[in-house]
Amino acid sequence: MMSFLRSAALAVGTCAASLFASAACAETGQPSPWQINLQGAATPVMEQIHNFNGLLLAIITSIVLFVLVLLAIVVVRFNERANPVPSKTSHNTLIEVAWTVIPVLILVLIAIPSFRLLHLELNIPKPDLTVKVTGHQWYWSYEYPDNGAFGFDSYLVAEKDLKPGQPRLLAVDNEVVVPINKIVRIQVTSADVIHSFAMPSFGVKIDANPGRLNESWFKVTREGIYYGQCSELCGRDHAFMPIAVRAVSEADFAAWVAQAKAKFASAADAAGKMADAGEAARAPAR
Ligand SMILES: [Cu+2]
Repeated sequence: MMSFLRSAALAVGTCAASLFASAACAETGQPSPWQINLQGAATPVMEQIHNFNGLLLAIITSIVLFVLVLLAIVVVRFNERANPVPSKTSHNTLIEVAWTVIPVLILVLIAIPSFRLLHLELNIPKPDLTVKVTGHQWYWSYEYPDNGAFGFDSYLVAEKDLKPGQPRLLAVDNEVVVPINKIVRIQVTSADVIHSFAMPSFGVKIDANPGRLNESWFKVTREGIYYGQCSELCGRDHAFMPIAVRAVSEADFAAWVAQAKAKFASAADAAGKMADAGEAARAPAR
């Protein structure tokens, strides 16, 4: 019993300590109960976002504490009782220079890693594969142009159909599969209104605009399933078009491509035949 209490206390303590230090209390790939930090990082970009977030948190916390201490000093030392006759000082060149220069230095300190991070996000390295992502009201479709040009739609799994382990409102019928440690370039567009392809654990959020191809990239470093959601209010079922990306080994990816090609090619054929049949039925008799 004691050892159980001790390990429980240790777990709570570790979690509380890490709340302000890292994302140890936040799950990777999907949100978790009582999460207050960013989701865990699955890509180098997201790791850098975590570092930047930590740096900003440290800077903000020190500024807040510093101002709090100054306010406390003013309240205690310069109230009417403690300091009945105030000085008439109105200028102090040294302090005025300091309160201008120090904030400038702090902003430069923030700007350098900020621009470095933007550069990392926006300069797409040479891709190992491309996935084309199209937003629809209200589902996503994906194409693999350099793996046989197959494509498929990806719909939310309804709550009643969820299998054990599938998260509610995040699981989909057809997951995007990518190999780990490969540069995946995503080209994002929309077939109707503006959507936004957002994967918190990848550090990716990019708008899907009709008539426009936006690009981003990620390199997943660990196998697993990662979830995201449309992050642009796009209509009635905006909340029901999740994204699920499964990162697998290169061999597993090749195997998936082989079976996906067969599965989705026949699905596309069937859809094509149905469309043809529909066309023929609608065509006027000659
Ligand atoms: Cu949407």
